[in-house]
Amino acid sequence: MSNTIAAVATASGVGSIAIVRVSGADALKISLNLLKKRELQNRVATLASIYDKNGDLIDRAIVIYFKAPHSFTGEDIVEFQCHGGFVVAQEILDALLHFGAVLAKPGEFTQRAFLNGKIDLSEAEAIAKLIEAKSADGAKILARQLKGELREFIEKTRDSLIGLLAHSEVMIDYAEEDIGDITQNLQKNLEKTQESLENIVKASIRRKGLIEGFWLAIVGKPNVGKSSILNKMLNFERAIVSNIAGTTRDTIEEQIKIGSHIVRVADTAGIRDASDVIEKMGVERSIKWLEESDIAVVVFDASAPLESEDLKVLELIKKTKEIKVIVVLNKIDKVCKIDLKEFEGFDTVKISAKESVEPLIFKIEEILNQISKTDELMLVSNRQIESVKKALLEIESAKEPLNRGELEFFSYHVNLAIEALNEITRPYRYEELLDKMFGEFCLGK
Ligand SMILES: Nc1nc2c(ncn2[C@@H]2O[C@H](COP(=O)(O)OP(=O)(O)O)[C@@H](O)[C@H]2O)c(=O)[nH]1
Ligand SMILES: [Mg+2]
Repeated sequence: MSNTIAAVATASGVGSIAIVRVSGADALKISLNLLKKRELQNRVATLASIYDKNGDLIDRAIVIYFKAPHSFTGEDIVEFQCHGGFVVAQEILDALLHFGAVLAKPGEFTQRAFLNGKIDLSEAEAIAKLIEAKSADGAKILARQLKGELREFIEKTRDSLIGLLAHSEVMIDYAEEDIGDITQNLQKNLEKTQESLENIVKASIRRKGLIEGFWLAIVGKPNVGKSSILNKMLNFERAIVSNIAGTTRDTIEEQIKIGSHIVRVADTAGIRDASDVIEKMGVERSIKWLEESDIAVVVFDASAPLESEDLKVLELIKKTKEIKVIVVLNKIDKVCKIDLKEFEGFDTVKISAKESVEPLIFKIEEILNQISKTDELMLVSNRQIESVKKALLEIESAKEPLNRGELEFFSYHVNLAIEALNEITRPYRYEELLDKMFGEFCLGK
């Protein structure tokens, strides 16, 4: 039998109300001590006087009792909706602990909800992320996941894999000549599953920024105006601007809001063959940033012909397939000397960072809106993405044996794929996973 836990569920600080929750078999009994009452009606909001552990009145508040199993955790819960600020909620918590509750660990309420079968792991994760979501669009995606859409998708995929296993077992009873057709059919269905899983991974990586905020890197060779662009985007002189190549040697990172999106912008060291050790490290960081960002703003000086360093930058961005690239032709206040042919096929924006970066901001917003507009289902954590990738590897490994009619190997790999998918919603071995995942929750959730 697990103990009864309590915590303040709302953020601390001055606010109009705060919520204290207590969950467990003794939740009601413990809470009644604070109310000096004999009972609480199930699911009725009751205005009550609240007393601290010494029996002194500390607040008049709304108290609601949720009788098990119809509560968030599936256990008896009592919720105190008291006045906010730094004192009252803490006093209520103190009293609850005094009368026998123990302080909840971070995420312990949600963990109990999972263990009692009220939610699956994908829903628990949606709760954790929803609290930290960086955009309204991200919150909407999570709300859908909370409703169980991802669970449904995973269950559907798993069912079709189980269907394939069942079919392959039947094949043993068939005559040689019929097996070819069945194999082909299985192969087709396996590929369909593979494709839908690949699509969800791609969409999830592309749209991760909706939940965590997008990463944007400003890259280019030295002196093209990267730091000037960052400063203009921020509206203050954050980075040092000079005509000395190699001025920015470290990455400068700032967070800004573009439209309804949170974007982390990094001004990077100019990419060139640096001789200085520190600058060299800076250049390596720039390349890493470029590879890991969602959007790369790649800057060229339009007032000068392309140089070998520019070509090196172009080379780099042609290699980065997953990243949205915006080519910025800067310094258009001067005479244009750059060959535009090199940029065919790229989204291109012409600006003068001396004057305005509005066209660039506009372009970024357009791209971010595009990413958020689509209605695709997505995986919301690296854990989920890794599980689907693992399933995809197993599906790939199942193809060959199927072709060769080695059904045992086929079903071995399909089973592993199913197991990997299970990890998203209902893992078999989950204790370690739970501690890690719920440990990242905030207190009181
Ligand atoms: N004429 C003109 N000069 C610019 C423009 N943007 C930047 N510069 C100048 O180009 C030089 C290098 O700028 P900076 O922002 O430090 O480039 P970074 O090395 O890419 O970060 C500085 O002297 C800037 O004043 C622009 O749009 N027009
Ligand atoms: Mg710079």
